[in-house]
Amino acid sequence: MAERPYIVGNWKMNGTRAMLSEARAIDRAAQRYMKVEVAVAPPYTLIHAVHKEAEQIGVGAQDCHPGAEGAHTGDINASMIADAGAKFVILGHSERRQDHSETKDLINAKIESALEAGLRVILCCGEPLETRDAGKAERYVLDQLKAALPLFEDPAERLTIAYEPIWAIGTGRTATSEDIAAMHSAIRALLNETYGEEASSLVRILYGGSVKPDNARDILATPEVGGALVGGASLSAESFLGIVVGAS
Ligand code: G2H
Repeated sequence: MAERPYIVGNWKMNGTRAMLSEARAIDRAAQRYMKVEVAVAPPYTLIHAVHKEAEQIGVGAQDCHPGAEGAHTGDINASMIADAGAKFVILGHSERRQDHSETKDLINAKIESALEAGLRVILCCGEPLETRDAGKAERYVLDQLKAALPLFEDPAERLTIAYEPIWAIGTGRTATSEDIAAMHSAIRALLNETYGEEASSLVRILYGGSVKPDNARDILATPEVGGALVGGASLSAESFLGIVVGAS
């Protein structure tokens, strides 16, 4: 595991103000696990409120529009989420790629706008089941990353990768330690090639996909796993903190 593992809760389209008590509980408990970097990405509507509760944990967003302010009804851009207190944004999540037909060009435009707004980026990648079954998972994931990595001039400061095999998201099915280790090491080799070993070594590669308190310790002990991006299990302080404990 990386020197300081990074555990990020992705609340997805969940949470009303009632969730603020969970955020507060996560924040207060995180103060006892300073060796773990803990963060949550609530929906837009809660970013500012969670930011105001957060003394220890980081707060981020799950997406942003790539443009400047203007006539885009219903959209929120990177400088708006930074103004609300977000320090990072999750981009390229498979649910955005699928549900909103996000292309690599759109994701790259979002990355550029996020970097310009001073945000860190958690860049997601991951293959569908048929690609894995066809033996093409590694090529698919590396191609996703090759399309976006050149945008990061200072990867150590700004970039985290999250590998999330689509077939393991919210399904209760996790990849084996061997699957995870093989993909993370292929991603690390690409980072080394792109940025050099020194800069690459500071970029954490998270695993995401049905991470729970009872599998977190094993997943986080897998070589090249620098933390976890957690969906369903981040919605209660108890289960999310169970994962933080597994990382400590
Ligand atoms: C993968 C993950 C968080 P879950 O999407 O991004 O969600 O832990 O529910 O599989």
